[in-house]
Amino acid sequence: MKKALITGITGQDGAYLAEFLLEKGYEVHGIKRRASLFNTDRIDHLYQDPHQTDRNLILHYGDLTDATNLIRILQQVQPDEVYNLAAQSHVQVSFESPEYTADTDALGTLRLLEGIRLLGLENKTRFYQASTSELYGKVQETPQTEKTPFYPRSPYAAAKLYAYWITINYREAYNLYACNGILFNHESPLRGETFVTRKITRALCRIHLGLQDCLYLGNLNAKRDWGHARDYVEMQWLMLQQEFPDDYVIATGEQHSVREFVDLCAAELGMTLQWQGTGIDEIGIDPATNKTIVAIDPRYFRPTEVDTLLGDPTKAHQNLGWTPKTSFNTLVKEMTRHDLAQAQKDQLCHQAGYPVFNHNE
Ligand code: NDP
Ligand code: GDR
Repeated sequence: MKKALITGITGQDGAYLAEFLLEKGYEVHGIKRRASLFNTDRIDHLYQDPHQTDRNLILHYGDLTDATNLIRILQQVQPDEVYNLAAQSHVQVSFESPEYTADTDALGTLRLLEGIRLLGLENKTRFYQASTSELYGKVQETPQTEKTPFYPRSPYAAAKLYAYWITINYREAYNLYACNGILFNHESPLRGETFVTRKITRALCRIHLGLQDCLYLGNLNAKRDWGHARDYVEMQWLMLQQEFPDDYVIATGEQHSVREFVDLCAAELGMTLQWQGTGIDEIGIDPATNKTIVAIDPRYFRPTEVDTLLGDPTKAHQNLGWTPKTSFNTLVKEMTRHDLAQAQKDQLCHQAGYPVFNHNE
């Protein structure tokens, strides 16, 4: 039985990847952070009681900022594959916590690689690094391929640039089987609630049911290449199953704006938004009620924005036989339906007199 170690197992990708690897028959180990509340919501359906003896999902407390603890876990698990998914992954938050972001996203990657080397696991352990389309930042060519020059535009992207290169350096210096997946945005019903797609689907569903008044957004014109997380974790695994390690762009090759995402989600709920005004005064009105349900809040503008990203996944298609399965429309539909069901639960609580809170972040 192969053993995999997933950092960031409690995150969106970690949850999908853990499920995928368990189905493949792996013994899956995951690193979770100590928190004051239970933080395993996304993997609770996979959870196994620690008192059970024949577990194939085992969680370890740890943190990417703590090298000794990472080395201890690596030594204990002796993994065949390490998937480094843990990160302070929010671009806007990285402007507020740049040092912590660098410590986790850049040095955390180094700590894991060095741990593998110190323990003499270079010939056993394969390493996947969660690299990102944010590396392209202020884009130098469109669409972006594995050869497109990088131009990071945030502390997050700069930290991930270090992680990208240190992964390649360990591959070249120590012959470690290490790969970068340069993944473009991927979403799902498990997406964190403050990323723009999930923020939109949650808020519009709640507005639709009268639980919230307005959705506040930043740059409506930002364009992204959005895929489904379920499709993308399969690629993370595939990259580690090849004869030689390499780096791959994972994307759909299709681009949409934040505004289009809003429009499609609204349409899924039976609304056709009317956009009025320009710049920070732009609003989206629901003609059925004449209420403003989308407005701009400049707090969501970033000091340096990534305006447009579009990936070219040809290499992954040719070398790994991969194509994304989920279309943009299906993705938006799936997320909207999921969040409508969540909002309906909250509506029931509200009607029964229980307090219901909005997190309008
Ligand atoms: P999430 O934000 O959903 O998950 C991040 C995970 O990292 C969580 O489990 C989080 O723990 C954990 N984590 C954060 N900081 C630390 C730390 N210091 N030590 C240990 N664990 C930590 O991200 P995604 O699942 O969306 O993304 C996975 C990876 O892929 C990330 O590295 C991200 O930067 C990268 N990426 C994501 C893309 C996307 O579109 N989703 C695209 C390209 C790259 P907790 O649950 O406790 O917060
Ligand atoms: P991104 O995702 O920065 O691409 O990083 P996010 O969903 O946060 O932003 C996408 C675009 O939408 C614009 N935007 C808003 N964003 C947020 N979060 N909130 C808003 O209210 C809002 N309004 C407009 C943003 O300005 C941006 O242009 C994600 C993360 O998962 C990273 O970890 C990953 O590396 C990249 O995708 C690829």
